[in-house]
Formats: sequence, C-alpha cells, structure tokens
Amino acid sequence: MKTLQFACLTGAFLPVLIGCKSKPSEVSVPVNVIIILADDIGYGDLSCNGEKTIHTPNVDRLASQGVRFTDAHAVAATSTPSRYSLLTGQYAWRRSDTGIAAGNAGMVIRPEQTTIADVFREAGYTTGAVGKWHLGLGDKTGEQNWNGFITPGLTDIGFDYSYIMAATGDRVPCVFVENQRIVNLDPNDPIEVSYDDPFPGEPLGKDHPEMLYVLKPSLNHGHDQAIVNGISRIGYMKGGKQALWVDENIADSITGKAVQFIENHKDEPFFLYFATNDIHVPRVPHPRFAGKSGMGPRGDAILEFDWSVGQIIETLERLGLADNTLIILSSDNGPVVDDGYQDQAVELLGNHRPWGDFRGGKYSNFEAGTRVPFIVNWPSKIEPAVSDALVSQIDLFASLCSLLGKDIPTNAAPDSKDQLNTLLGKEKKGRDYIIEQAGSISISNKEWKYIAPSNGAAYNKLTNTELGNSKEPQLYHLKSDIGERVNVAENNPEKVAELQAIFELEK
Ligand code: NG6
Ligand code: CA
Repeated sequence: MKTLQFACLTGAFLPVLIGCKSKPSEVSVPVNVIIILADDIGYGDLSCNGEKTIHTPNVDRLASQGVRFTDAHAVAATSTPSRYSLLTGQYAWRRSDTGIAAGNAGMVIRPEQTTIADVFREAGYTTGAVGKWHLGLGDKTGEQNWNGFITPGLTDIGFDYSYIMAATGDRVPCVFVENQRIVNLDPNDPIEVSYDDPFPGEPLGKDHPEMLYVLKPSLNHGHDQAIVNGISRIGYMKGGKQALWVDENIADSITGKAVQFIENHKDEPFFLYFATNDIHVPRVPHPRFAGKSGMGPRGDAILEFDWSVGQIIETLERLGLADNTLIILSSDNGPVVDDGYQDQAVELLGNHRPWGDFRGGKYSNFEAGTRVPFIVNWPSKIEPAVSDALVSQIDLFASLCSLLGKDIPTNAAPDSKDQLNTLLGKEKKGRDYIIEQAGSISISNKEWKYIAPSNGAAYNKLTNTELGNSKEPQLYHLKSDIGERVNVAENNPEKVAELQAIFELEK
C-alpha cells in the first residue's frame, strides 16, 4: 500500500491514482491507449456531430460514452504537418520540410527526435503504428532500400511494431510495409520508386485512360502517373507486383493488423496509433460497403471507417480490455469532396455537409480546415459529456505524458501543453488559444480568430475550397460569426495586435 500511496501522492501513475479511489484491485494495470486517426473526415462526416445524412453508429457509441468535443483542432489542414505535430508535440511550421510528403520522402520525424510513442515505450508499453504513415521513411528522399530493410524507420521513433502505407493511397509505392520491410515482396521482382522520372515501358495513366478501369483522375488534378489496380497515382513505380495492395481490401488489411496487435498485447500495456486510409482518395471501399451510403464511394468510405472503429471496440470488449483502454478518435484535417478522382463525390453529396457549420475544408485557413471530430472514450473513467473546450492535437503529447505520470522528456514536444483534465472531461476550460497552419497561420482564442496575411490563392479551383488566404489581415468574431463571413480586422486593430502578439511570442 505504501507504494500505492506514494504513486497516488506524486501522481506518478495517474491511472493508479484514479484506480485508488474506486477499484483497488485494478490498481496495477496501466491504461492502454489507442489513437484512431481518420484521414480527411470532416466535422460533419460523423453523425454524432449532428448531420442527418450519414449514420456512423460505432463512432457515435464512442462519443455517447465519452467526451465529444465541438471545438477541437488538428494542427494543420493537411496530413504530413498535422501528423508531425500530433506525434512530436512540435508545430510543423517550425520546420520548412514538413509539407505534404512524397511517397519516397525520407523520414520527416528524425530518429533523434522524441515522439509520443517513445514516451510510451520508455514507460514499458508495447507500441504500434498501423495504417497511413505519410511521414517519410529511410534517411534521405529517394534513397530508401525498398527491397530490403528500410532504415531508419518507425522503430527508431518509438514504434515496436509497424504495418503501414508509406504515404497515401494516391501515392506510390502502393504496398504495405511491415516492420520496415515491404510485405509479400518477390525478390525476383524488385520494386523501384521514383518521383522524378517514369520507368521506360511502364504505362502511365495520362497516356492510357483505357487502363483506368477502377477510377479515373479528375481533370487537372494530376494523379495520372503509375497505374496500380486500374487507378493512376502520383509518382512512378515498377515491379513488386505481388506486393501491391488491393485497394478495396486496405481497410480490412489494416484493421485486421490493428486487431491482431491488440490481441497480441492484451496482457501488457500497449499504445496503438491506428491511422486509417479512409476516407482519403482514391476511395475504393470494400464491396460490402459499396452503395450503402447513397453518396457514392466517399460516403461508403465513411461507413467503412465506422466499421473499422467498430472492430476495435469489439476486440477490446471481447478481450475484456474496454474499461481499461483510452481511445482518442480524430481526423488529420478537414474534409474535401473532389480530391482528385472521378468518384462522384460532388454529384452524390446531396444535403450532406462534410464541413458542418464551418467554412472552408481541407487545405483551408477557415475553420473547416482544422476543426475536426474529436472524441475521448474511456468507459470506466470518463463521464459522458459534450465539451466545447478549445483543444488541439498539439497537446496530445503532453497530456499523454501526464496520463503516464511522466515529465515531458528534455527537448521534446516544445509546443505541447498538458490538457489531460480537459480531455477527460474534468475541466471545461481548454486552451487559451490555438495556432493552426494551412496556406497561412491563424490564431484563435475561441472568441476571435486571426488569419495572417499571405500571398496564397484565395480559392482552390480543383477541390472547390475557399482557402482563406488574403493579402489583408483577417479577423473573425467566431462567437457571433462561426461561418467566418465578416472580416472585422479593420475595426478591431487592438484584437488583431493581440492575436498577432501571441504568434510573435510563440515563434
Ligand atoms: C494533394 C493531392 C491530393 C492529396 C493531398 C494529400 C493533387 C492535385 N492533390 O497534393 O489528392 O493527395 O495532396 O492529402 O496532387 S493529405 O490528406 O494526405 O494531406
Ligand atoms: Ca488527410
């Protein structure tokens, strides 16, 4: 008991502290943590957030039994900087090389950096990353040994186990990489990857539209290079035929690996970063979801995402782990409808509003760029609630350190703040302000939002997105104008200055 009291007093093991109050028998079991990170799912894409056009029962269950946040943000409006910030607790804008990564990019998070996975590993957890990666592999861009052991890799930044797609579904190489080796690679059919030059003799989507029997790219979106499974992609690849993923099976493959990881580690504490491919393009859900949403592949992929979430919940319940597992569910950036393929997402959208009440979408400085679904679920410890607290994925690092009763390691996560009590629904306050990154930088204190001037385009014609870039400073009174319709910067210079000063101090 002495040890326990000590732990409770020092807060060295928060799960223990909570356990001390209620069920002493559970005291020695540290909590498992699963981050489920969707790709491009917007605030309005989940029925728990209010849209009546889609039904996501598994996510809704997590939400109704946990804390559902209405003002939660990814750090950036695209994948690589968003994920970088989440995993390292450092704003991606502090580095110039954290933009959307190519499929042959070198590791964006460098081995000498400390990730949240490192912290879990250090705390005695088994750690895993399953699904979309998009943060580079190997030391240098274009120099990976795709046919052997790809190093450095995820084990060098805290993950004991990994089963990943190197980048995105629309970027080569279209293969799974398990523990830093391509899965099912036939040594007699080595794989080659390039983002510079096509491989002679390999057909390209732009020259062979007749070979694109699954999906054709949207006009002017690119995505017309290597052809894999009747879909043209970004980048060139050759060989590795046996290792190619099957698009309609991606959700099954990665969900299966996530479930297996949980099963394999049911008797020890684990941390799982489960990053789905849904609902990024190309959207090719399994036939059992095809046609089920009435919205075409985009809606069907949302149902597939919900199914994946259901598989995780079922596994935890089956193994008796549900009560002792903290799940955080969110998305890497806001929604986009046409992101590069002719999948009828625009035509079949109907009344569905992927962005909810917010302006913009993926790529945008406006709210829908980063205001994402965010649910924290821990059945035995969390009182169900809806929280309007301002929260950001940047704080997961420090908050999870706090959960483990650990200090943030020296030199790690400089931008992350401990918001554990807010995440667990015990406090309503949240952050004083957040900093978000799209074409520009914006700073919001919940009531007001400032978007710094930038030279970027105001509109993305390809995706039909209002990007929120302007050469003029923009200020929106979110409290009365959640749709960011009226720029009140000119009439409120002191507010502009106040929010600008926050950024000046931070950078
Ligand atoms: C863009 C791609 C888009 C998508 C995005 C990355 C074009 C025209 N568009 O550059 O299709 O792949 O990158 O998405 O190439 S993210 O969610 O991974 O950031
Ligand atoms: Ca994304």
